[in-house]
Amino acid sequence: MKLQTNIQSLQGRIRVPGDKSISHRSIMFGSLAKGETKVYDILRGEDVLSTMQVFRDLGVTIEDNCDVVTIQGVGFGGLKAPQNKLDMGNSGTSIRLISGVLAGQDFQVEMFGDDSLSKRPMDRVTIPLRQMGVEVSGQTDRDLPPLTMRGSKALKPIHYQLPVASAQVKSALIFAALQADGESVIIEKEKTRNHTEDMIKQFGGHIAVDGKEIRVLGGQSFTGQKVVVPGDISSAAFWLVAGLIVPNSKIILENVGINETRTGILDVIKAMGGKLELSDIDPIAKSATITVESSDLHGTEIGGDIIPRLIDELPIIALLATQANGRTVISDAEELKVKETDRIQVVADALNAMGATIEPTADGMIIDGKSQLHGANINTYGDHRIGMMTAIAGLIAKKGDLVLERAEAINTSYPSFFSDLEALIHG
Ligand code: SPQ
Repeated sequence: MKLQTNIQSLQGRIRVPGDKSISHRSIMFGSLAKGETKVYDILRGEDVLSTMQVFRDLGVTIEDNCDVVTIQGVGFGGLKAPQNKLDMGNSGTSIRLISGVLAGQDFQVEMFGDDSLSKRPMDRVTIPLRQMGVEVSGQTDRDLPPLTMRGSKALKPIHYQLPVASAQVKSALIFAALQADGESVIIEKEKTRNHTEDMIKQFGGHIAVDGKEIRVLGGQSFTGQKVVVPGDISSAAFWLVAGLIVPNSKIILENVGINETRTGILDVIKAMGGKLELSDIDPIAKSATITVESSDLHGTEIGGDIIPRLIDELPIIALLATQANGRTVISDAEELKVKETDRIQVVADALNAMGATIEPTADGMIIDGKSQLHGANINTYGDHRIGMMTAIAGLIAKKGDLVLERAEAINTSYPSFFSDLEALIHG
């Protein structure tokens, strides 16, 4: 696909699609609750559609009339053995969280995914789930998918210190702990996104969180709810950066989720001197309108406990850094290597091919700013965030064609990305 280059200005007001992490979890909690759940503004990206199909395969009735998704919840006890292998597509969130859900189910399943998912390590969830009494096996010593798993109705509670900062591992263990016999204690390495914890409370359950320590009692039941999904800050991030680096731009993003475990990118933009303003802040919905304008930026250091608060935004933050004055150093981000691609190497390769100066390191990148970008042939390798980052980089490429291979990967999390881009180009 040929992308737009050398754009003179971006102007306008858009609403990005619903938050992917919250959308997945709304299907899961809606299915595991008793009674009806209605989900508004859900993301209809391929990852969430995978989660929806898996719960249908597990016997849950889920209807989508394009306005609202209605789920007839069956409770933890109502899931049925699937007739087929469970297809998790490209979605790490689906396979890891659903492993936790199925840990307490006394039937065998096989879970598989696409090429990219088949390279991602599942041992981070299989190791603790085995300790709880689950039988599970995968490929190689890292338990790559496909996974074959048989849960247990007699799950043991767990006391587990996470070796990685991962909301997916934490959430998988919370789902398993909700079905165990007694209290589990899960201790995070760093605080990560807390949508699972928030949703337990929203669906009428209990969870005790004290800093990085989480206590969950097994045997809880949930009641169906109305869920309104805010816009995804990880999708908004592409327009935040576009508005800052394309000259003569002003972009207004409505209804963006601002849960504090996700807003690291806003802190980085402020630290780099970007013009950014929050308005219409809704503390209950945890959402706001965010306005950005073209800005003079300076390099910064990004590392430590901010990393889980912006992990998915690091590819687009790397692009931002190529346009700042001075050097930006990203560290403590080795988790980037086990995403849809090795996002340290793939980001550095893509942007360097376009004229940037990025040195990949063991746990991040060193980025020299004020690079003049140009067109190139870039492959997403099936990674949606690499595709969107490249499309935004193209907007400031001064010469040459920019061609993106496997651009369809963007449908994973943002099917309307290119129509939103057109709207901003035409003001
Ligand atoms: O679902 P998937 O494929 O893992 O998606 C990604 C993404 O870029 O959209 C990561 F590749 O987001 C993860 C995120 O990195 C979504 C997520 C969640 O919803 O719990 C948590 C993070 O992953 P992790 O491994 O840090 O727990």
